[in-house]
Amino acid sequence: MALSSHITALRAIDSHTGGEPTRLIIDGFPDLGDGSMAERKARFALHYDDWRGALILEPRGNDVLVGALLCQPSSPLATAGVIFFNNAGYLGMCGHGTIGLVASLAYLGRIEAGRHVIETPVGTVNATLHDDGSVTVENVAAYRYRRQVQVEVSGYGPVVGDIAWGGNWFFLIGETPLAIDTGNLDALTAFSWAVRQALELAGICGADGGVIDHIELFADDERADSRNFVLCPGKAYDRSPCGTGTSAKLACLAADGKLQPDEIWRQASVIGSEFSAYYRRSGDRVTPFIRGQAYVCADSRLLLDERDPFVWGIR
Ligand code: PYC
Repeated sequence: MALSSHITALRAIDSHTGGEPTRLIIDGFPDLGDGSMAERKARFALHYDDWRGALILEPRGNDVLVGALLCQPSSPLATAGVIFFNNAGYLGMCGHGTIGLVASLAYLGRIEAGRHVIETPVGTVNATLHDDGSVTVENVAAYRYRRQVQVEVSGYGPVVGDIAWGGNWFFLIGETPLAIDTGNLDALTAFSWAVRQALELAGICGADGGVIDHIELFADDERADSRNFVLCPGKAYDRSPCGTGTSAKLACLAADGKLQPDEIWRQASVIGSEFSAYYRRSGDRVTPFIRGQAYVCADSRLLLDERDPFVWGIR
């Protein structure tokens, strides 16, 4: 929406899912045309990447924020299409963001409780809005690609982890000498970032050649089955237990025979928020079901003033 010749306004609904924020853009973004969400994501990245900076980077956003562009779905059976993005680029899928999207559409009065089909760049997911406001995401199929891969991490030595797909690529590390708690965030971030760089340096990637851009560390938890620390592509850590990361974890647990179909797995985040999850088999992959709760925290208009030297964000 153009307010004057030099100001453009966008309507944003901000929410957080277990502490991890999602900024849903519902109006004011340039038209990305028709086609699948993957095609529209490619157009977004090619022609409108400046807008990602304007919506996510400082001074309007921050490194933790995940953006979600609401799109008209290509199928008449779908409730919505969505493209997720962050400070570093674009996400295939985002579990906490899908929960935030559904809670935001409920806040707007656009959907009722029940099952909704959502189109994403990596495939269609289903999301069920429950009567209590919580949301279960039936994610894209997840699988473990490689087990116990060793990588030499500068300053830390050899580190072993599994590579799994949960809608994004993850390196999952079961044993680390680092305590997973909020008093240790700098050390967890430095270690995870060093692992990510070591994977790239060693040419270790996902099955499709994709960058393994999420690093996930695990520890025991007093209440949940596990506590994790997830480092996202732009070096911010996930405040939630990470929906796609929990999906990758389910795939590894299933592959190791440590969790049976329909058995509940409670995944806690480093800040203590929780997702409850289970899986069902889908050929040689698993379909993850991730349940969590999001709260809407702002309904605002973002203003882009072309006279502002930082209108496209601080890069
Ligand atoms: O919940 O899937 C997720 C996610 C990915 C990055 C941040 N959150």
